[in-house]
Amino acid sequence: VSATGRTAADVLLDGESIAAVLAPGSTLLGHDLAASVDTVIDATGKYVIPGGIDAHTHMQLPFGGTSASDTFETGTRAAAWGGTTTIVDFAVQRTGERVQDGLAHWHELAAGNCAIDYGFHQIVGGVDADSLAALPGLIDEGISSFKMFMAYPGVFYADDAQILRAMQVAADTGLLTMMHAENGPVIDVLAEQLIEKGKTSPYFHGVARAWQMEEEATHRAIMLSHLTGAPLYVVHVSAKQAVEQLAWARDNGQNVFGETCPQYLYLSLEDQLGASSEEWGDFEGAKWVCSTPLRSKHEGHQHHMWQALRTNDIQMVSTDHCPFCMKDQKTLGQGDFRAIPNGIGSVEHRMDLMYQGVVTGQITLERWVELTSTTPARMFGMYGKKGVIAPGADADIVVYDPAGHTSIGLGTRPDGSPTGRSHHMNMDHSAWEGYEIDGHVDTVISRGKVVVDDGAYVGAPGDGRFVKRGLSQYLI
Ligand code: DUC
Ligand code: ZN
Ligand code: ZN
Repeated sequence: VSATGRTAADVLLDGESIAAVLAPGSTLLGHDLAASVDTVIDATGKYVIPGGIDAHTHMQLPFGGTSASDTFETGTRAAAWGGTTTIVDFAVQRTGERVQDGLAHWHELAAGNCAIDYGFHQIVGGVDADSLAALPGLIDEGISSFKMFMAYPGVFYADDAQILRAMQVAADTGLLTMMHAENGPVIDVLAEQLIEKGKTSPYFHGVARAWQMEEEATHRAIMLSHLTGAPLYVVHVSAKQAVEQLAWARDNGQNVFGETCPQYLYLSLEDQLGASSEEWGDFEGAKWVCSTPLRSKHEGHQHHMWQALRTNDIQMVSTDHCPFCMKDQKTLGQGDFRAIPNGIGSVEHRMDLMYQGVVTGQITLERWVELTSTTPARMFGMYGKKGVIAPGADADIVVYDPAGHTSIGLGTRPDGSPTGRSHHMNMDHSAWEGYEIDGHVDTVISRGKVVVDDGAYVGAPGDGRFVKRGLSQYLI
């Protein structure tokens, strides 16, 4: 299955690459294909797709006084289990730090530890003369995109003047600007006012992060993109009004793009409000604290988001994988939702969760591949090697069994004991607890090496290499 169609075929791999895609029954130099090769994987009745590309992950991200709980080793292994063969993580320049130093640190964290291939975007956490001067040099490093935050004043935040200057550099160089579009200063006041009224539980995180401030920031980013001519990629879109802004800008001829995440397609603010457990009481809702937040199911965001995936108003689905355990991490925010580290872990489940959209008739099989692999490859300058099953491409391939079944697990309890079903992310809970998936990742091949074989992980840390990316293929 590719983004453009489906066909019955044999795929011939040679070393790390795809050598040929052949009609069934083809011979190789006159010999029967199966007799001419070392290994045959029988994918009869199953889908053979290009490996998933998750272009938005945060392994080991320092955030809210702690760090995301998946290392590059545990997080990429979980990704492999779920049929993802490439991640693009975010190297972080923190305020006061040099961009080059932030990037070098991220290389140290990842090198030799990854189960699958990985690239980096650059987070620019402090836009100043030095960081602006460092941006063009990222291209030679294979980093063709950078992210700014209109949220989180005092942490990663960039104001409009900083965004303008960075976008001017992007327009000149071909770097792709990625934006966290939420009006942070307003959200922080709303959050403070809620806390003053005693509204401290996790649910109020979503109340403070009002959709109006996602719509507004998205619009502002779009207009700055228009003014500067820098293409814009808005990450983790959750509000339908933000989608409408993107659709409006695209109808206006602007080169702007949107990404959403599985949590905005399936989970809602009410799930969080209703959440309660013996273990955590109403702090249970902290499991679903992420930014942008889950939206109310009564406002039609989910329906609109699925529609946008069909109409191409939203082009990609990534996870924003940013896992934190409840124990010692999310619990930092007991009594004050502002101190709950933001993030949901989904890197293992994206391919399965999006396949459910095929099962329920929301998207086609081809669109599934396009949203999860082919467009990410093109958007972030990897297409040809990644995102496609074609001669010369890296042999990153997933055999997906539509007749299989996957129960999404609970992970481990705080005392370390398993909860029965399990996932492989380094988390003591799952935002996806109890999800039953029609479909199953059977075999995962990463650059020619089988790393997941019938549900068993058979790879090793260091199998994954850094991917030097080219410029986005969506530049005009
Ligand atoms: N959103 C999250 O949920 N986590 C990390 C950063 C972000 O923007
Ligand atoms: Zn973000
Ligand atoms: Zn993110």
